[in-house]
This record gives sequence, C-alpha cells and structure tokens, in this order.
Amino acid sequence: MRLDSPVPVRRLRVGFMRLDILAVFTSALLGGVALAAAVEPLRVEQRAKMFEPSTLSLTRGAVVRINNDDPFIHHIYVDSPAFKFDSGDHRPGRIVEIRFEEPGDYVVQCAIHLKMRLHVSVR
Ligand SMILES: [Cu+2]
Repeated sequence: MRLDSPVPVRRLRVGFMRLDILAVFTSALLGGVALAAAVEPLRVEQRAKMFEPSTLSLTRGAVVRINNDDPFIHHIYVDSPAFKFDSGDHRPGRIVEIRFEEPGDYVVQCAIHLKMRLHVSVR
C-alpha cells in the first residue's frame, strides 16, 4: 500500500464493495448537478406588453428573473392563496426576481397592463 493513498482502507476491500463506493460517489455527483440546474434563474423578458415566454414549468425553489425590456413601467404581481408577490414599479431595464417555493399553478400579472399573463407551473 502506498503511504500517500487518500483512501487506504478502501483499497483493501473486495471488488463489489469498491463498486458500491463508486455508485455512492456517482449519485452524489449527479445529485449536485441536478440541484445546480434547479437553482439557475429562468429568464423572462417583458417586451411589447407581453411576457416571453408566457408559460414556465419549474421545480420548487426555482427563481424566475424578469427583465423589463419595454420603454415604460410594469408592475408585476402574483395573487394566489398559496403565494403573493408585488414588485411595485418595475422600471425599464430593471430585473425583478421571484422565487417559487410552493408547488402549484400561478399567474404572474401586470397591474398596469391587464392582458399580460405569465403562467407558472411549479412541481
Ligand atoms: Cu405592464
């Protein structure tokens, strides 16, 4: 056995045990990748009084990052029993972030432009 080995005990194990250890490390690594993907904000643009895209499917805890690409003010809100959000004035060029913690179906709306709708499904 080499003295500089970081895992001297594991080197003594029989073959199937080493496979077990490899499986645990691999699943932990894949889990980390999935988590990183889940927390990456999803980008939405407000353009010509519309949300682009206008529908999103998220996992719980995901963040939606909404950019106002219009030359005028929007005012984003969510009003559901499970979750409420109010951005106040959302000025041109500014970003508003909304984190969706609870599973459910939500509609993000604009208090100024009543036809604007962003449908968000959280699972
Ligand atoms: Cu608006």
